[in-house]
Amino acid sequence: MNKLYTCAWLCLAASYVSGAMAQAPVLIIKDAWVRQTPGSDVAAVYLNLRNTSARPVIVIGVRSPAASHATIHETAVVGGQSQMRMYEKLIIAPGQTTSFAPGGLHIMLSGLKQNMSVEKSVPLVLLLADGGQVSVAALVKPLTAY
Ligand SMILES: [Cu+2]
Repeated sequence: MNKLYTCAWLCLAASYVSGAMAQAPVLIIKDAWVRQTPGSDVAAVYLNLRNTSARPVIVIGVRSPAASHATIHETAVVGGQSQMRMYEKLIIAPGQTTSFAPGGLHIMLSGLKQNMSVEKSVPLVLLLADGGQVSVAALVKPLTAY
């Protein structure tokens, strides 16, 4: 009888743990890279963000120990001139993938503190409106990368 109770308790505990784990990764980050900018203390990070949850994911900020500031920007051509717009927050709809790519969305790092050698990686943390955080390492690629 005692053995049976122990088993039931363990099984409950196991299902609780797997339930919690299934909830964790709502935002999947792929293909994160940063373009090397020799002689400059700013650099742009590109990546793909996929919302795997059934609710909108709202990114409210970015932090990186490699830079004094990290902000979400979008490059747009306005009246023939290239301009950058800053995002206070970025909303990713359920099931949607948002691509940060050259000429469009990027994470702007400024006040770089780290040596940006090609093949090194730059750690980033995306801050979500619900208090969640998602970490990623962006691979440094040469200036010519696209
Ligand atoms: Cu920018």
